[in-house]
Amino acid sequence: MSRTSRFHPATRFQPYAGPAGGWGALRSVASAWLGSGNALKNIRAMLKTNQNGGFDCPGCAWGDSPEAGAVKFCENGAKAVNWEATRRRVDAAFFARHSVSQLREQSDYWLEYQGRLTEPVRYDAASDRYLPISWDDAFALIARHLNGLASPHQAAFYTSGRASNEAAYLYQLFGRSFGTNNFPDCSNMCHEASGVALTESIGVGKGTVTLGDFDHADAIFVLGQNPGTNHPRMLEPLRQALERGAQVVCFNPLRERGLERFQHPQKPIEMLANQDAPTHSLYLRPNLGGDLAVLRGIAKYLLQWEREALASGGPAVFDRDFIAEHTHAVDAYLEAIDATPWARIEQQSGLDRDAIGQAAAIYRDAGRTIVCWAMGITQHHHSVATIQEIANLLMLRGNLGKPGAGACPVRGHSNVQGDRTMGINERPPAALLDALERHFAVPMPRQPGHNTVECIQAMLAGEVQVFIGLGGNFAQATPDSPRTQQALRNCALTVQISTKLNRSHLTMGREALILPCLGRTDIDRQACGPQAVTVEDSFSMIHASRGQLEPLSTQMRSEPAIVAGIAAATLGKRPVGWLWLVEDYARIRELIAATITGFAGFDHRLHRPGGFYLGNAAARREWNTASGRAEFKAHALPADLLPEQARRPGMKADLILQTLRSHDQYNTTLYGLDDRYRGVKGMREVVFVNPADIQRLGLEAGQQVDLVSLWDDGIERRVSGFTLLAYDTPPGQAAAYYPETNPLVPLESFGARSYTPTSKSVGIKLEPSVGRNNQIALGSCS
Ligand SMILES: Nc1nc2c(c(=O)[nH]1)N[C@H]1C(S)=C(S)[C@@H](COP(=O)(O)OP(=O)(O)OC[C@H]3O[C@@H](n4cnc5c(=O)[nH]c(N)nc54)[C@H](O)[C@@H]3O)O[C@H]1N2
Ligand SMILES: Nc1nc2c(c(=O)[nH]1)N[C@H]1C(S)=C(S)[C@@H](COP(=O)(O)OP(=O)(O)OC[C@H]3O[C@@H](n4cnc5c(=O)[nH]c(N)nc54)[C@H](O)[C@@H]3O)O[C@H]1N2
Ligand SMILES: [Mo]
Repeated sequence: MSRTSRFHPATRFQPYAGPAGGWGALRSVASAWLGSGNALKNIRAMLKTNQNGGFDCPGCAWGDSPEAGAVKFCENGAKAVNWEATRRRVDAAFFARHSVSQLREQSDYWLEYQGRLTEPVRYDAASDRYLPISWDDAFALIARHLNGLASPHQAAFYTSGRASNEAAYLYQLFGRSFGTNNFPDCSNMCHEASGVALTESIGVGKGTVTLGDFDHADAIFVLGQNPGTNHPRMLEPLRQALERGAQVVCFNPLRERGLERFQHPQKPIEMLANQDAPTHSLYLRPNLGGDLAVLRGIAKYLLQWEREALASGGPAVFDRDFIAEHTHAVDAYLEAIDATPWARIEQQSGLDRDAIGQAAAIYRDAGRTIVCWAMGITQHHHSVATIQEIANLLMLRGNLGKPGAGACPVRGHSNVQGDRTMGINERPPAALLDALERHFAVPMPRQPGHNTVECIQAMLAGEVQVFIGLGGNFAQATPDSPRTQQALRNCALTVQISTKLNRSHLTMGREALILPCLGRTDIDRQACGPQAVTVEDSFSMIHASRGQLEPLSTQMRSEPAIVAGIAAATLGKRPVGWLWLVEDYARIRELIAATITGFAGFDHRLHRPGGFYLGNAAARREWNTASGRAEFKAHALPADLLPEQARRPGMKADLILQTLRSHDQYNTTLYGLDDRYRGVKGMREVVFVNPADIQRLGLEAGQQVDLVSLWDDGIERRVSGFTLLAYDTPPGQAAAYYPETNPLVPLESFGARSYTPTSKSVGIKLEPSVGRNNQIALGSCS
């Protein structure tokens, strides 16, 4: 069977006219229920999503209101739950039927669709198959490899952001007790720039707002984010804000449906009356990577108006008291504003100064403003500078540490923020290591470890030999796919702790294990009874999650139990009795309470309805920065939006490409092949390009093209046979889906100081695909 033949319905592309949400969302939820093969059970389970006593949605990291009873899941949360809670199983019989070479021929969609991994398996090279292995033998094999390494730094411990706090805490304690800080994680590819930027600017690497702040904001700015697909529960607060007279300003090169109009699929009256409401008051469409210039333009207006106010004695535009009392280095920042000419701002942002002036006026007139952002801001070369410019703007008007105002990096994976809090960090703060050393009386490694990019480089160089993945799909989610996959193959041992089959299981080291784990929805029984785990959302709320469904197999183990099993086999009881700990997760929470700031009385506080707020020093106007104040950071605009390697003479890019998510996917997990709000049905190998660019390049909509990325290192990076779609994107700016386009993102193309692959900024050329020039009949979304 070919990789695509079974799941390739007729291709189609028609504009989508409806609002986000609405009947389309309901239909999609119903089909996810039916498709799970577990409809009735899953409907009952869904009603427990994000409820007290239920489980945390394995979808995004948006927060939940604490009130009981309300429905707290969205279309894409329902898809995530049904995808996990399927009846289909990938067991020994499945692996006996399919060799690894055969499985490699299948699409990513097909692989995950086969069902839940239900028993531990080990790769057997002779038969090219995964064969069953006992848990004890699997743990012993890992221990043998780890203990045979010349240095603990030859091991890397990857984490994806679904791991619970309990699992993540044990994992980092194990890795560090073993001797390394090699903790690459999905956050390195995601909100790393937010952490780096905010830590320097305001002393905490997290957002400063809570969900309740959205009820008090006069303006909400949304930059580089597509909440209609990726954080659907955010649309309701946006709409409510508009209804009470607040302003919502969106910055996005694409006209994303969810940022335009929304119909609440859980409000029957609204659905029956077919009412929907806008989700923005102003929508600006900058170039990819143009946000720093836009924000600088806003700052330029504010400075001009503040000077006029000073001259005329009119009301202040800046929060002068806040600046004087709480901030550092404003003068250098104001100089940087003056030094940035309007012509550069307009050229780099793609917006004229009047359009930027409209956003600036809204910001000036709002007493309280929240700024939200996601991957459109964090996955560029200069993301740290852009996020520090957001912080600068917030500081100019005292929008930190007051209700209804603040910074809101909207996180991705449901517990990615918690995993960092628990110490999944390749550059851990000294205070964490000190606390662990004090409590466990063993030395902790002080040498910084590898982030995701460095880990791939180290595997390519043969320096990392054992790779363990606690969730995720390292082979597909990372940049430069062929090189990353080579990196995994270079390892002596790769271990994937997973719920579903994916390409990382088929891109293995010389030895390989797949260890099947319980997911969020599964009941987790340990020696002392059913266990709850905990997670932290984007708003620093910690709450419990209790699985509701009977696991598909008694052979699956919880993530904490798997980590403890590996640790006990490798380290014995050093520095804790690992197996004893996982008999009752309250024992793990006691260790967290003793060693992680803010978790005193953890197990007890957990039982409050809705969980508890971890607190945020910047939200209290306490600044844990070098100067002890919130710091203005003065950055120049980048010389060019593409770095030198991508714009050498003779190598000029046709377009800048962003790689993004469709409506039917969760990162590398594909629930289907449609992208409803962008009008795409049944296809993913497409590239969205402005019609004027298509004409300029002498191409035609519907044609098959190759995308070739430009990077001056002699490696050819190409993906072939993509359908060219004429789409309403600003000239010069293209878009295509991740992970199909990850082979185009060079490993060395990462953000300054964040090391985040520049997934939203890839210089490309388009070439007609050889031998594939048959035109596809399409509608048009331009
Ligand atoms: N259903 C679903 N939910 C998810 C996920 C999922 O895959 N599916 N993934 C989860 C994860 S891990 C994450 S990190 C989040 C991701 O959430 P998002 O950040 O919303 O995800 P992307 O699809 O990458 O969308 C990026 C958006 O930014 C815009 N953009 C791109 N470049 C720029 C730019 O330079 N400037 C501006 N202003 N806009 C730009 C794009 O047009 C697009 O609308 O969602 C989380 N939630
Ligand atoms: N080009 C490009 N690349 C990107 C991005 C982009 O926008 N463009 N986005 C980046 C971002 S923001 C992120 S966060 C990363 C995501 O990177 P990852 O987190 O590594 O990838 P996922 O696709 O979320 O991982 C899916 C796999 O996780 C496993 N899984 C699911 N649930 C569980 C669970 O509960 N426990 C365990 N142990 N395993 C589970 C399943 O086996 C599934 O196949 O990708 C990054 N890569
Ligand atoms: Mo993410």
